[in-house]
Amino acid sequence: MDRIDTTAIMDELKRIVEYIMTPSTPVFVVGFLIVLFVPLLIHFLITHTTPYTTLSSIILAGPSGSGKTSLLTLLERGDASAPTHTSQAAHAIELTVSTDGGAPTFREAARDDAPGKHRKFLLVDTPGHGKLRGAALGRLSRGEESKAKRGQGLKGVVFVVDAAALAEDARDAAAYLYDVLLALQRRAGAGKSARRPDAVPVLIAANKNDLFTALPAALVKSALEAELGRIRQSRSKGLLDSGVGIDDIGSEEQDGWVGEYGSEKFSFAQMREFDIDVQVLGGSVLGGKVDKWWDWIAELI
Ligand SMILES: Nc1nc2c(ncn2[C@@H]2O[C@H](COP(=O)(O)OP(=O)(O)OP(=O)(O)O)[C@@H](O)[C@H]2O)c(=O)[nH]1
Ligand SMILES: [Mg+2]
Repeated sequence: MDRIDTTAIMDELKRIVEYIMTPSTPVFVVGFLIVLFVPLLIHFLITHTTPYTTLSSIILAGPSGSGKTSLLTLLERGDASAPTHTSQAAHAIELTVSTDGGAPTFREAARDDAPGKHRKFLLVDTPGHGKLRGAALGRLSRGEESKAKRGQGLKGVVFVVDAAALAEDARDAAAYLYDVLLALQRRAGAGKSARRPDAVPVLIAANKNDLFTALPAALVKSALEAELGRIRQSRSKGLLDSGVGIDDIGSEEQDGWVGEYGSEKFSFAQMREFDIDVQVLGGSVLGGKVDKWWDWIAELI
């Protein structure tokens, strides 16, 4: 019974193969249609999943009260006098930059009838509270795969700090910045073998320089560098104290180290090794002096 079945099936198969192999009009037509439409189908599938209009995104991060939401409001509405509340969730807005220098300031660029060519991008405000920082950090480490999914490419990180508060205590700001740099460093390392995700530069926006207690940008830079060095040292201290030499420390330990491994002092220049450019620029949201930051963003879009 079984044997008859298999021979019948074999016969049928043979018939089909013979039919396909014998030149005939229907076979030619079907073959021609396949050759014509399969590439078209693949083309549409690919263009559908990666739209040409991918919006670039810039993430605002930084400790609570540094002025991220104020900055977003200023760029969106042209004034930042409205009171802000501590943010609890990430919030994105769409902004426009001019790509040919037609609108040199953000105020002009924000107008729809501004001269010159335009480009849209997303500005993402994130909460700075210690317990909600995952919202920003998650976006930094999720790289390529989410980019295809959400149709957005991360172009840069604006890390807003309160330059007046930094004079007294840089620890909290530096701890957050350490996590941001570590996430970006891992992101750069993750793509080493295959396609590297685009390098993501960091702008440290030293805000509130309208206050007389605010540190100038150069001092903000050195204060943060010193504090980051201290954090790096103390985070690896557990192992160093246990008598393991710096050369014996495994890759797991190296994984949590930001910047040049084993170096004593931290400097932002060490991030270049990972293609991460870090700049510190002063400004003031309340004073309306954010053009330097705006130019930094516009360059990336
Ligand atoms: N003097 C001065 N105050 C500012 C400046 N920018 C923002 N502020 C004030 O700083 C306070 C906090 O600003 P927010 O924008 O809410 O801070 P945030 O970074 O969004 O804080 P979280 O949402 O908690 O992470 C507000 O009272 C602002 O008015 C500035 O340039 N100068
Ligand atoms: Mg906020």
